[in-house]
Amino acid sequence: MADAGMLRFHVPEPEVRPGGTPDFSDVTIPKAGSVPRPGIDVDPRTIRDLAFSIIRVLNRSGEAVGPWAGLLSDDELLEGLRHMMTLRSFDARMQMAQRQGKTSFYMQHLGEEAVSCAFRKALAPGDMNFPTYRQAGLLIADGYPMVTMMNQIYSNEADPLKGRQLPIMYSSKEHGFFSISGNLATQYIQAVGWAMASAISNDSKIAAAWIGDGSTAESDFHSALVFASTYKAPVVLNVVNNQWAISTFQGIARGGSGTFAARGLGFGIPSLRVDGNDYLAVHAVAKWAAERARNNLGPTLVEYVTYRVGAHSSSDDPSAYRPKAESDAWPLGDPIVRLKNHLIQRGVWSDERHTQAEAEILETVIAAQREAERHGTLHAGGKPSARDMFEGVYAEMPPHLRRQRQQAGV
Ligand SMILES: Cc1ncc(C[n+]2csc(CCOP(=O)(O)OP(=O)(O)O)c2C)c(N)n1
Ligand SMILES: [Mg+2]
Repeated sequence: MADAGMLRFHVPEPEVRPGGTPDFSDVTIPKAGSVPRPGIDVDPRTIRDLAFSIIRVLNRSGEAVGPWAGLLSDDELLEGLRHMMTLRSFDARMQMAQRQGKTSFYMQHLGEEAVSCAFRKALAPGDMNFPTYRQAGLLIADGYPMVTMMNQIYSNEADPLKGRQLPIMYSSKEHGFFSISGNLATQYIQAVGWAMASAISNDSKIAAAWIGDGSTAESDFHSALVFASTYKAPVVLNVVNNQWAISTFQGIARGGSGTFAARGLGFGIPSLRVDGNDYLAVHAVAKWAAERARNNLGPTLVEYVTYRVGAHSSSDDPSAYRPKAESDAWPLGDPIVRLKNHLIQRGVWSDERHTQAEAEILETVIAAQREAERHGTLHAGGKPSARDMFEGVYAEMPPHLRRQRQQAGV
């Protein structure tokens, strides 16, 4: 009461700043296998705890334990490992290509590979993702050609989007990857609308919405939840909590809600938190949520707890706002190392095979890069025609665009 009359403005601050010792002691991590697995038709009011816990399958010894384990065969897990390793290798090469001036911009997935790679395997052909820029694993895990991704990154003559999108903003209807919008959170309303349309037309395809922790502060996120909840839209609502927006830590967008998953509770949406660095857990939870959507049980909100190890983008320097070694202190480990250890523990993988696979994957990525570069890079070789700027938006080109095209002489 002593302060009555004197108001104080509150700005949340991260625990540590550059120069400090990384500290994740506030991240409570339950034991692997300890969180129950309810039936998909569960009454959301009875699983509120799941929005505050973390579903984990892989324990510290690399074993898969508990009710969310046992869904994937060794071959499927080996394939998943390969997808994550491919994404990491692809990222490293493309980040380098950006530094070499072959593209203007790149965004990596370092540390978050399990989220998009494992999620893709829970969907069926025809389902549609509405991704952000950090889910290229959806394409890699679905067999989309790396060369085509690189052509897009280079905005070269073979770029399927003809230089009209920012590098890394891919689009593929066939691979269930809706064109990325740079305006964050628009993915949420689009995904919910698409899911509603699918149900209205009695189709069987479901949608997946994607958003980062920071972007949940946008009003689109909240509007999407209203529609998803009211109309029981067949959609999986994914929130990738990698602890950071750009330089803004997750406590800003999260506010006082404790977790991002808790946001769903006010809408009566079943909301789960999952270890985003555990391939098996991500896949199991994604599958649970996808089955709910497919069985007319409505939306599920899933928060993937992970850590953005790399810079936000090729234009960012995280040493300005977080301790350099913070990623080493991240308590959920590295998704590739964890799946690798699990497969070694099962006797189907080894350190030698891993090293060999790394080399093979790098060769494949380099071969794809060579092929893409034959079609040009940002400042060299083939480019999309300037005429393409005017095409592909309107069925019939409006007069002002026709005039501009004439003025441009293309
Ligand atoms: C509507 C909108 N506001 C701001 C931006 C600029 N911006 C691009 S990425 C980003 C941070 C997003 O952080 P988060 O949602 O946590 O996703 P992450 O990059 O961590 O995957 C911001 C602010 C944008 N692209 N769109
Ligand atoms: Mg983030």
